[in-house]
Amino acid sequence: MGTRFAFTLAAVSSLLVLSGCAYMEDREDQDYPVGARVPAEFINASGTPTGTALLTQTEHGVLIDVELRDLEPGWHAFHVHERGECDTPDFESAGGHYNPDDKEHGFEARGGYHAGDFPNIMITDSGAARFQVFSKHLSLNERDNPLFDSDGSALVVHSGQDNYRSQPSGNAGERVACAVIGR
Ligand SMILES: [Cu+2]
Repeated sequence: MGTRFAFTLAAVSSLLVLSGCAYMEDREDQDYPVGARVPAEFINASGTPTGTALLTQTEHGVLIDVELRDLEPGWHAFHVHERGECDTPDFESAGGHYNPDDKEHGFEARGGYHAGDFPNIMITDSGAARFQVFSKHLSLNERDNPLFDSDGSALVVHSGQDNYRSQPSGNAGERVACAVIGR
């Protein structure tokens, strides 16, 4: 009885030690630990700088702080797209929405939504916008839905607003600004 109890105790404590180590290795392996920040610079269709973003890795996901200027006033769709390439003038090089979980597009779609989907943003009459968005579906690290997968990712502003329903991208119109994440 006493032996058996001691054995169990030893087994349990070695398990605790093992999982403790794995946890620490996980943390140390992260390229972008909690608090790490990565910049992104927006350009418009003619390649002119038109804003900046700062992405911060948090305990629960990624916080994105955005500053835009010289854009058409009104509502605009804002997404993370799947490739870190912003080739002017149409930014088609950025590919579709960032969607590692193979979902449908849109907050109002039954099978939705893409990890790269965000609510529409408002550009004021001055042509500027300043906002922050947060997503628990994004990470800067390589292990869980990385924004830095082999081909990177980009932030994209569209000419129109996202209707949160149409496939594959909410009927949001052309791409008017694009920022490669991490460059
Ligand atoms: Cu988009």
